Amino acid sequence: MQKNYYQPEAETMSVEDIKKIQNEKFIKQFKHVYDNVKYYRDLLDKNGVKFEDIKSIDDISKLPFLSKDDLREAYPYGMLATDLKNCVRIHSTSGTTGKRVVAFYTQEDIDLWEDCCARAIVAAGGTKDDVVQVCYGYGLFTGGSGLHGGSHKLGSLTLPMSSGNTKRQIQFMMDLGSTILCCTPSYAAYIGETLKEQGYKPEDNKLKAGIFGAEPWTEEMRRDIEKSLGIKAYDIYGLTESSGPGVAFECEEQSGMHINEDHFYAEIIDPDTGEVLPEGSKGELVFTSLDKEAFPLIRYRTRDITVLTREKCSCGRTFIKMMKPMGRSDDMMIIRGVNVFPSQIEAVLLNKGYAPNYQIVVDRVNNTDTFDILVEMLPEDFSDTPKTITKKEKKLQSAMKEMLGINPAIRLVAPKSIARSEGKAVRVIDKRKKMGINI
Ligand code: DLL
Repeated sequence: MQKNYYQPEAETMSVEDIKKIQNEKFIKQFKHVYDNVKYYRDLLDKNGVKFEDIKSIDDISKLPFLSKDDLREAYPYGMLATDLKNCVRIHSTSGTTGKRVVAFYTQEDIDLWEDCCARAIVAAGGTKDDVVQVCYGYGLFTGGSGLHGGSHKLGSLTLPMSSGNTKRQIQFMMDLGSTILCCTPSYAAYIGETLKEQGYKPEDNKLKAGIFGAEPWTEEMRRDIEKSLGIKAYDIYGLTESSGPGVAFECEEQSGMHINEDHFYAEIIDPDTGEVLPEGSKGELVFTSLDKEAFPLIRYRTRDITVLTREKCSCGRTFIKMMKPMGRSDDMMIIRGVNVFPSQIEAVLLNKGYAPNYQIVVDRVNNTDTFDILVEMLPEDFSDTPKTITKKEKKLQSAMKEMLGINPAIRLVAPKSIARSEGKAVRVIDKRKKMGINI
């Protein structure tokens, strides 16, 4: 099979060359940050690190981590590494609590970011002949502009839909023959559900691939979306602080995302001790940008939990792969002392034939955690007797117990009663947080 890459020299270079380029770029990037960001110089002083201590990328573990708290403290301009006059764009995180984090871009930063997104589209089988429907949100969120820019670079026909108005999304998808869909996986599932309700079969649309990210999603969810839309579904990862989508992307193997290592250096650390873990270990992903002008970040803690592997990939790309993040370390719930990730719950539900419409509600009553999972019953089960429904709830409960080690209360609720997401889905309502309980 003919292999396609957007930038083959970069995407298939030898591992030795990757390491060489990373080292050269890192030294420059570190100097750029040191020379231009006072906040960073102060942080090094506080940690007793001198500029001369860092001679190569092998010294990186001597450097302190940066966290979202640092970015909030430095808000808005404290981490800016170039004159504001050189910047052409601002994006911001979707955080609802505390100060938002704002990221700045020069034209060169935008160019490199769009290249990363173009690589992702090509890896998903995209060419200049495709019609790319972008229904990630546009605006401060990076999803819309990122994939839009990548699609333009590639020369594809770009449909800048933004999120929402699902009926119009479907009308344009059918009338204009969209071939690649870009949105969050939860919105893709909703589009699939709506297409079915409108009487369309998966083969009625022209879509061939979807590029879905911005939130955790399981392999079970992938299969569900692939079936309902009749496509191949590819994962894409990124965060506002590191430009946006396109830090890593999936190829035809669909087994983890290649990190654009010529622009980002990745480490996995133990989230409790900060110790760097060897390849193959599960831990928190830490990124260092290698060629950012406006908003470079050295050893930025993403809070995302994943595994890195440099196993040979059949697509021919040599960049290291990150496995699907299983959630953020701060998304992990501790319920009755047990660690629970929403992704585990989603996997059980989809394996048992339910749709990905669920909500997790955690509370504390009389000093004990309560743990409810609301799951929409399938439309064909809606007329079941209360006895049959209770039986189904019990069956699901025991499957959850097997996966999680604790017993949730399962509540099968009416079809369509859980709000659908057009962007990032809100899966967890943890009422303990509002009560100020430290969990
Ligand atoms: O979500 C950027 C993005 C847009 C990525 C479109 C992919 C597609 P933020 O809003 O800053 O940026 O959120 C970043 O979202 O730290 C992860 O926790 C989560 N995330 C992003 N992509 C994935 C993914 C965008 N593929 C945060 N799988 C990150 C799991 C993801 N989680």
